[in-house]
Amino acid sequence: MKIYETRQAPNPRRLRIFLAEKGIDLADFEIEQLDLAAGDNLSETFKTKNPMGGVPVLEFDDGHCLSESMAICRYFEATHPDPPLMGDSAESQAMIEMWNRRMELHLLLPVAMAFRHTTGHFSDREAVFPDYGADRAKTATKMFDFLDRHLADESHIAGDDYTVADITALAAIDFARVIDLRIGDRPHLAAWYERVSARPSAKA
Ligand SMILES: N[C@@H](CCC(=O)N[C@@H](CS)C(=O)NCC(=O)O)C(=O)O
Repeated sequence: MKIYETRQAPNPRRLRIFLAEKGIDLADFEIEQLDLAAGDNLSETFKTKNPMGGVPVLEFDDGHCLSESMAICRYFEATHPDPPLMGDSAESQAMIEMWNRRMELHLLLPVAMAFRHTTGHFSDREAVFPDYGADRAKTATKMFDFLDRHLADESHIAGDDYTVADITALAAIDFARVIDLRIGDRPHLAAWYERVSARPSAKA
């Protein structure tokens, strides 16, 4: 199997952390690094693998491809159920899905939009609206406040256990540093951040 990814980008990092938590060695895959700034992901060849043009992409040995980070993670959750990162009961699966969606929609996406629209990193392929970028950065900051309150009573984003929701939040928070958006003086969020960053998987 082959993974198309980009080392610095947050979605591929979600997948790398997920695999590390599962004990799946990246060395077992062929890896191709794409230079997103150069537009490697916009080529016609890559679009046959993911018509949406994003990384990561998992290519199976017969050539068919799976994209969307969470779809890829779900595949590995099914093939390597231990440790469960997406829940092991109907209720825990639904709760973790809820928290992961919150982290995607209200944290990772605003951070990504703040990056794209304040830096103009992808101005070769999209219109750039700096005011929108600044607004998305504010939204991400509000989410930091929300998470600080939430984590006053919880050890992890979705409850007692480390899950994919922690992975999404960690990838978003680390990527936010690129635009100098930091969690700052929020004690509960900072304690969680220290806990999840100390896991070996965070190096992925
Ligand atoms: N929803 C997709 C998003 C994929 C995505 O947009 N990846 C970014 C990198 S984090 C990308 O490839 N950006 C390049 C571009 O937009 O041209 C996922 O979860 O995998």
